[in-house]
Amino acid sequence: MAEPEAKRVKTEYELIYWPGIPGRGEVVRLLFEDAGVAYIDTAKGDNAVPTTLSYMDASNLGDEKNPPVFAPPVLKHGELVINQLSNILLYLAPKLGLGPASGDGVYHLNSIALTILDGLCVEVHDTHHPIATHKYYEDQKEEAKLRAEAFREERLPKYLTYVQRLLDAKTSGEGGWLYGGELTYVDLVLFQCLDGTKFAFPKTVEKLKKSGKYDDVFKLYDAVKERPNIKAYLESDKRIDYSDGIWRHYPELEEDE
Ligand SMILES: N[C@@H](CCC(=O)N[C@@H](CS)C(=O)NCC(=O)O)C(=O)O
Repeated sequence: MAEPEAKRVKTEYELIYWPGIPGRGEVVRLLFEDAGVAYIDTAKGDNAVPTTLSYMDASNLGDEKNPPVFAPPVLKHGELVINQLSNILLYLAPKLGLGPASGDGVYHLNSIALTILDGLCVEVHDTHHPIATHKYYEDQKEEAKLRAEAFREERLPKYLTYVQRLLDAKTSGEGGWLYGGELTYVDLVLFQCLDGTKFAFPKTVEKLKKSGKYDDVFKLYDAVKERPNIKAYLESDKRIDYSDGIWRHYPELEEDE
């Protein structure tokens, strides 16, 4: 892949996201960290919550060039303001040397990213908030139990089987990455989403790992973790601990002992 364009272009990237949770913003951070490209992270500043809320405010109509956004993560780059995580990834990937700028690969990678995000981000969120995002977990505990069981037993294995199929496919090439024989941003998406799912459902993920059916998926996870920039980032205090975000752990939603 070409040298990261961002190393040549001076305009700074700004990530707008909630503080205190890795969340969807973490996927964006991993791209910058892996590429070794500087970025402003409003989650780490003093006004993280007001800044994020200001983008979501009903009175925010965007500006002359940008329509209003619905929810974070938001990326600001020069005059451009965009939201929707997979859209942000699509924009950043060629600039950071983590995906092609044109051709079929752009859309194949986007399909892969969207599918992993559906399964290991959106569906994980829905295990603890199956009825209403704006209501407390405590008000939907019974439904959450049922949803989590379906996720653990049917959906998660189904998504991991798909990721293993991607790795078995010709399009993955050599080297154990998801697509095209070299690391791209979708490998970072997989790493973050599997890491979060492992935090939420440690026993389930361990059991699936031990089944031996997804060995290449877990190998890829380990390989991303060992990439020098990612390793240094994960060991630093820049990496935010999991808490009550998308990937959260409720023992009662896990497998029985
Ligand atoms: N599909 C959107 C989902 C965005 C989203 O749900 N953002 C969360 C934080 S990760 C949020 O703050 N949502 C507020 C809301 O939906 O009201 C994406 O991928 O960016």
